[in-house]
Amino acid sequence: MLNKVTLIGAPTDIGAGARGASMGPEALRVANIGPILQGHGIEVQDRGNLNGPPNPWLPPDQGYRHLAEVVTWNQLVHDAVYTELSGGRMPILLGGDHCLGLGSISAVARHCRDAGKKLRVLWLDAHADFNTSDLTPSGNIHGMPVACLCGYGPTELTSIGGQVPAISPKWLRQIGIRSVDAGEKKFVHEVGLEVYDMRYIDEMGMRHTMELALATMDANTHLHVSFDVDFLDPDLAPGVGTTIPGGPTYREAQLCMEMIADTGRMGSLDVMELNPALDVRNKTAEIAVDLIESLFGKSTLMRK
Ligand code: B3U
Ligand code: MN
Ligand code: MN
Repeated sequence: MLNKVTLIGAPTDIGAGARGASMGPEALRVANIGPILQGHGIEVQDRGNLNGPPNPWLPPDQGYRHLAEVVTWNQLVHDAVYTELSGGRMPILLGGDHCLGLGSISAVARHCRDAGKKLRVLWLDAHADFNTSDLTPSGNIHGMPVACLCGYGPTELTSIGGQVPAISPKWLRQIGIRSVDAGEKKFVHEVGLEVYDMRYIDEMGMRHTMELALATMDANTHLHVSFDVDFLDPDLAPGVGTTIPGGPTYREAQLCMEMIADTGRMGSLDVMELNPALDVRNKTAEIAVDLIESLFGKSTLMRK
């Protein structure tokens, strides 16, 4: 795993259904994300925040809310993430709502094409984020980034990384899913996404789930982790825009992160949807940072 990390703040809620994720980057900094990673021997640079358009808070237009602004924010994210990867550093995107996963992963996919690397994307989320303008109940683009990455969406979004589709659905593994809209569900099945939903985790356990989700990686694999904080159970992590009950417990989430760390293949990370306006004394940010520490190899036991 790369030991040079760059923090990129993307302070916007442009694709979300609630205001407040724009404060996510600062809450993660207040929870000490930088110094804590440095404490693990990682060289951390904080590039500060990207500066995109403000949120006009308008209703959806032809199935999309704030499409033009979402495009601009994603272009900024794409360029920042791509620059860090090209410089041999691991970008950590501090969101911001999850519509920005599109810019981030489009850049990672472009980097993998340049470098001849195999890409795997782990999407940790309560939601599948696989809506299109026809299927969406809300018009909020944070419910659409996975579909856009797979080529289903407006060209301005699907082509951000220079190739459509940016990724193949076969490269994706979704974990923790427990809220999928009716039309979205049909589409997830049609495209054949590999989804490990909460029913699967309940029945098979997190260990077995992660063993399958992390299989088929090799020494040439770049693993991208897109961590939507609403993946976690809301008792643990109330500070998100759309809380869905029945998510992974603290122990399950820790094991998930530790097993990702054990692969040694993580090359980029998004930390998304943290909403300090809905949090309790920054507790959700602190839990997110604690889990990120595990992603970087902190272990509770005596492992090396
Ligand atoms: N599926 C719903 C809700 C949603 C998706 N992602 C989040 N919420 N965070 C939608 O609006 O697309
Ligand atoms: Mn999401
Ligand atoms: Mn979500």
